[in-house]
Amino acid sequence: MFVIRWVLGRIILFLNFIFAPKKLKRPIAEQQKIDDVTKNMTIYEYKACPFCVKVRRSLRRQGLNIVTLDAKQEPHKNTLLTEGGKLQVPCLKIEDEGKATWMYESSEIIGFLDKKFA
Ligand SMILES: N[C@@H](CCC(=O)N[C@@H](CS)C(=O)NCC(=O)O)C(=O)O
Repeated sequence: MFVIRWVLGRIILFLNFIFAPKKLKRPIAEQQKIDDVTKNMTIYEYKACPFCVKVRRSLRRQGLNIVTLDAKQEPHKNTLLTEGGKLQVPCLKIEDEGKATWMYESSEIIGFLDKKFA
């Protein structure tokens, strides 16, 4: 089972690399404004998780620079579990005035970012 998942993961990464979506390019000042907002966001992910790949592709299409953390590694794994509430990726952490919101579900994350930065 582990081997099958590992192989499928490599295939997903390979196809994602070959068919990488075009990154949206904005004027520098406009991108800077968006970067100022997204600097308060973090995505917890696994590199080869299909739902995480879906979110990363959407970030690229939208030209969003959001830091991604590998939730298989500590301390990120423990932070996601204890602060987010469950060990599930992808998860978008949004920090606002010292308060953190943890958004699970790839479709919800993509929909939220699409709406915010469209
Ligand atoms: N419906 C969720 C599914 C996410 C999901 O199943 N993620 C898997 C990784 S591909 C996960 O976090 N599993 C828990 C674990 O590996 O501990 C979404 O669309 O984001």
